[in-house]
Amino acid sequence: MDLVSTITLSITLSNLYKMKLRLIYPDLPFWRVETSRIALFYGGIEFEDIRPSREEISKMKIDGTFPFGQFPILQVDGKTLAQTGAIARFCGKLSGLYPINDDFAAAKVDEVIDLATDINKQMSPALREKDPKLRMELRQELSEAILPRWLGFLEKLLEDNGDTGYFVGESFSVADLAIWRLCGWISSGIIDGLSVNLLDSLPLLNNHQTIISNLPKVAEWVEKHQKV
Ligand SMILES: N[C@@H](CCC(=O)N[C@@H](CS)C(=O)NCC(=O)O)C(=O)O
Repeated sequence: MDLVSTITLSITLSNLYKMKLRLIYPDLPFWRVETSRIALFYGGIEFEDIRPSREEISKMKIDGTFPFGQFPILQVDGKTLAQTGAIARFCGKLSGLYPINDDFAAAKVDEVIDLATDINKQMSPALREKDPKLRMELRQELSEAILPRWLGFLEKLLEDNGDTGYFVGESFSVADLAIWRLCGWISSGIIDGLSVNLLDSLPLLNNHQTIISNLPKVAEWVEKHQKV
């Protein structure tokens, strides 16, 4: 068999074989899972979008469903994959939203997803604080100092990538989905005490939100599923 026939045959076989994908996270559009949900939807990849209740999550924590006690997880033909970044990369590859022939571009996508994780970590103390007065103080510090600095890093990445509208190169990737959803959450007003105007002074990031929201498949997903 010549090379072209071999490649054609393997593409045909891989199209015939469908992985069974089960993505598990509560019924929330949080960036950690929404990045992968939308990537799969965008790529037309079939998956079970499993949204367990609080009680079901508690049971899953005990029965070992979550290998590190955390979610999201993705089950692939019965095997479990944990960690937001790993899941997003995997789903991105399946969906054509992750660079496969350019190692540097792939690393830049990873960089953005890791930055989303860091920004999320920066926010955690102010989100989790139980004392109401201290919580508001921490959220004020988030609004006035911490987030302007970290969101500024995102603005700079967009600037460095030139006038493409995306975070990496000239095409839409899972990096764009991760930041779009993270920033959508941050500026939604759902987090009491956090300014809703944090993106106003960041024109490229603000514009990026609009670009991603207007992608037809993203808009279709939001229309079907999204709360805040
Ligand atoms: N390193 C993990 C962290 C995931 C994480 O912190 N998930 C939160 C939900 S967003 C969680 O599982 N928290 C434990 C809990 O709520 O009990 C990842 O990157 O996916």
